[in-house]
Amino acid sequence: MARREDKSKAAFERAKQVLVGGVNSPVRAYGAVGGLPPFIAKASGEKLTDLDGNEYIDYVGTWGPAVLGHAHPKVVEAVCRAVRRGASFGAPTEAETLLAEKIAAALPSCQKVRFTSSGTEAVMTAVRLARGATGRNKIVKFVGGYHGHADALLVRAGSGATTLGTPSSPGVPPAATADTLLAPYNDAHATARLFSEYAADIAAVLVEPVAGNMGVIPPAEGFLRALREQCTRHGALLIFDEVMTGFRVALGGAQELYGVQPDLTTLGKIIGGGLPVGAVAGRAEIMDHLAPVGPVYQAGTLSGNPAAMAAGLATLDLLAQPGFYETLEKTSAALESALRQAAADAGLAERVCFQRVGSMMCCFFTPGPVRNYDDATACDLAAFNAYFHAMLQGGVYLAPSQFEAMFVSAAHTAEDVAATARVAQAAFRAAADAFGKA
Ligand code: KE4
Repeated sequence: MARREDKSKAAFERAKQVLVGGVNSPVRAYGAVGGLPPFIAKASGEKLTDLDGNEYIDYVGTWGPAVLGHAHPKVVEAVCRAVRRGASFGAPTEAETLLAEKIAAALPSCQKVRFTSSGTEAVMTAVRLARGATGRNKIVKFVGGYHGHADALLVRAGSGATTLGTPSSPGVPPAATADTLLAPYNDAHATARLFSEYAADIAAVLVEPVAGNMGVIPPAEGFLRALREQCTRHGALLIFDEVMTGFRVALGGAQELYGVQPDLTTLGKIIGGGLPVGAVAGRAEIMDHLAPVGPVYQAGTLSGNPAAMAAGLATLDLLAQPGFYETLEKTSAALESALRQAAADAGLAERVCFQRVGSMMCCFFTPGPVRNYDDATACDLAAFNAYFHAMLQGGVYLAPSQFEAMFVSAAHTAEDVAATARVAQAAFRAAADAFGKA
C-alpha cells in the first residue's frame, strides 16, 4: 500500500509560504533527491512518525544527536525538571560546570570548555581563538570538510553545501576566505607543502578526524598523527572538529579512538542530547585567551542554558554506562553486514562501497575506496536517489544526500536491522536499474 503523503504535502506547501524553502536547514528540503520531505509528528527510540501516520526506522538521528534514540525517558524528565525551574537565566549555573567536568573527564585534551548554541558557533570560536592565541591568520581546512556555515569555512565545504552544489557560497567576500587554505582529506603531504609555504602564518589545521560530511571517510593510517606532528613542529594548533564524532565513535571521541590529541576540540550534537548546544574545549593555556580571562571575544545569550545542559548531562550519564559502545558497535556491525549482503544480492557488490566508523556509516554508490572529496563526488547520484526513495517508501529514513552519514542508536534492535535489510533488497535493485541514468 503506497504511503499516504497528503498531510506532509499540505504542510510543506504552507511552510514554503513563510519559511525559505519550507525548512530551516537546506538539506531537509530534499532538493538533491527530489520528492516530498515527510513532516515529522513525533519520535520515540529509533522510530519516527510523520503527519500522515507513516512510521520509519530512523538512521538520521537528527544528524547525530540521537545516539540514545529519540525522547529517552531520562532525558525528557531531566529537561522537564530543568525547564520548570526556568529555561534560561543568562547567569552562571552549576549544570554548566557539571557538563564541562564530564566532557573534561571523557576527553583529557579538554581541560576547559566554552559552551555555545551550535556547532557552527563552536568552530567559529575555535578558529578565532586559534588566531588570537597564535597571532597568526591562516587556517587549513580539507576539501569536503564541513564545519558549519561561518564565512571563513564555507570554502569547498561538504554536507549541505556539497549536496546543493554550492561548496563555496555567494555572499562570502573574498577577504573572508583569503586566509583559508585547502588540502585534500587524507593528504598529509599536501598539508606539509602548505606548512613549508606558509608556516609562519598558519594558526591552525581544522579537521574532521573522521570525515562525516562527504559521506563517511575514515582517516588514512597515520594521517591524524602526521597533522599532529606538523602542527607541533610549526607552532600551529590542531583543531579536531568532533561535533559529529564526539561521544559518537567512542566516549572520548575520535581522539580516543585514534590516540591523537588535538590542541582544541569542537563539540555539539550529542552533548546537547537533541537541544541546541556546541562547545569549544582544550588546554587551559589556550582556552584562557577567551574573554573574560583573555582578550579573544566570544559570547552567547543562551550559551550553557539549563535545558540544554540538563539534556546533555542525562545523555552523557547514559553513554558512560558499561557496555554502551560495545552494544552500539554490535548493532552497527550487524547493520553493515546486512546491507552489504543486500547490495551483493542485487549484484552491486563491486559497484558500491561501504565505509563505517562505529555507529556512523555510509554506502557510497561508487566502487571505492572513498578517501577524499574527489572520490566521494564520483558517486552515481541517480543510483543513490533511487536507493534513497525505495528505502523511504519502505519505511527506512535516511539522510537525503549521498554526502551524509547514517547513524545507529542504542535504540535500534536486531529486528530493525532485519527489517532494514528486507527493504534494502528492493532498494539496491532499484539502484542497480538507475546507475548511469542521472
Ligand atoms: P551546527 O551548526 O549544524 O550545529 O554544526 C555544524 C557542524 C560542524 N561540524 C561538523 C563536523 C558538522 O557535521 C556540523 C553539522 N553537521 C550537519 C550534518 N552533516 C548538520 C545538518 C544540517 O546542516 O542541517
